Amino acid sequence: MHAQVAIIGAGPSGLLLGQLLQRAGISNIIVENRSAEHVLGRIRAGVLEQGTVDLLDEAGVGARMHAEGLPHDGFELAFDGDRHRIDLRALTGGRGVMVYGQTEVTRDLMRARAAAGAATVYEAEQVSIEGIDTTAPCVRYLLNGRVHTLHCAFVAGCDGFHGISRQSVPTAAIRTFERVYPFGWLGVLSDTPPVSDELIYAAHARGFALCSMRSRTRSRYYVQVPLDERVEDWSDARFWDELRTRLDAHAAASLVTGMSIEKSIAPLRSFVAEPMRFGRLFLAGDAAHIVPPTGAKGLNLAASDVRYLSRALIEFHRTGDTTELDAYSARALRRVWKAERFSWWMTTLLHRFPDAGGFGQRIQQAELDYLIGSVAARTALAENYVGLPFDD
Ligand code: FAS
Ligand code: PHB
Repeated sequence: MHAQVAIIGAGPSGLLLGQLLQRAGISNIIVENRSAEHVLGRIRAGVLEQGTVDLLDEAGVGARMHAEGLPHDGFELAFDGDRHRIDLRALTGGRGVMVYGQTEVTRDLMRARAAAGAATVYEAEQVSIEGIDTTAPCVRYLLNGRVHTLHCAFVAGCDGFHGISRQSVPTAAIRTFERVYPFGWLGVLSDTPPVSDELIYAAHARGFALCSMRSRTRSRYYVQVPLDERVEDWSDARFWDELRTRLDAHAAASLVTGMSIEKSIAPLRSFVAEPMRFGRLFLAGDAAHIVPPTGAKGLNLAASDVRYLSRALIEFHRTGDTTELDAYSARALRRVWKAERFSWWMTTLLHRFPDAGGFGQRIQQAELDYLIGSVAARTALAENYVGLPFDD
């Protein structure tokens, strides 16, 4: 088999890159080690920056997002029993975010890829990459007991944090930076109406909580839990009680509870691998970086990488010029690190750290008080939350 670009991973990064390349006439094949159903079954991000919305429109997959997604103009911070609105549109000169689940983004991209007749190999086993330091790399995989070789000009490693792309780079060629947080997020999805029209980020002595949504009839909630918590120890009733405890009185009284249709605990980490390019291998999305979900940046950073990488591959395909490809890693990392900073800052602002001590808790309180009392501080928060500009 041959394609100009071999993409490893059929999550949002791989599918979005494949769609943009397909529309530019660049042949690509995606190799995914799970089934399409498994990929769609993952419950993850829920908030899209305007830049991500624009890129999905550019990829021709924005119709259902605009029809079913929820444009949001702000969100609320809850602490000390009160709620304080962050007016994104007023603070950023008219920008907001779109609430539309990653599952639906993935579904829209899968449908578009199938309609375009582009190839995705699901349930591939023993995927490996060879020759990234040559001009003729290849991806090998096992399917139905037979080894297949996909010859290509470039490999896009879109296979997430646990994928093989980053692992296939010689350790001497890559540098990683990591911070693991001493807690996780217990998330619940329920077919109940959201407690509020906008997201509520709550900082409480018992820990962080987040009230989000997928639609006007489907809610997504999270509470911070210690790292050693097990999801089987959390009944729905226990979850709802804990969430209520961490919300202000009005939200607690308004909360509509119901049966969870998904419940899971996700660890929180900040992680960056540098560089994001190794010869003919380019990393994008979670394969290269991870952020704590507090700032709603994970999926949006993946889209940001794909925006830069797709433009660079299209430029090379059309002109043979490698300038954009050579600039990819540094350009993507500049935006990655700013999103890492914001996600780290928002996580330290809103979560309870076991080792914070009295001084740390007072600093956190002062940060929150300063934030709600300063237009400058709220503007800084808002411009990061809606997404910083791309440096084209
Ligand atoms: P993904 O991990 O989504 O996709 C990688 C794909 O590669 C997967 O389909 C995987 O099966 C495949 N793959 C892996 N190894 C392979 C191999 N060897 N061969 C072939 N294929 C392979 N972001 C937010 O903005 N908000 C959130 O609330 C949020 N919650 C999250 C919760 C969890 C539990 C996790 C893990 C992430 C969360 N994220 C969140 C971040 C998440 O949305 C990612 O940023 C997003 O999935 C990134 O997309 P990809 O880069 O495509 O990686
Ligand atoms: C979500 O809806 O899953 C979500 C929203 C905002 C975040 C994190 C997760 O910051």
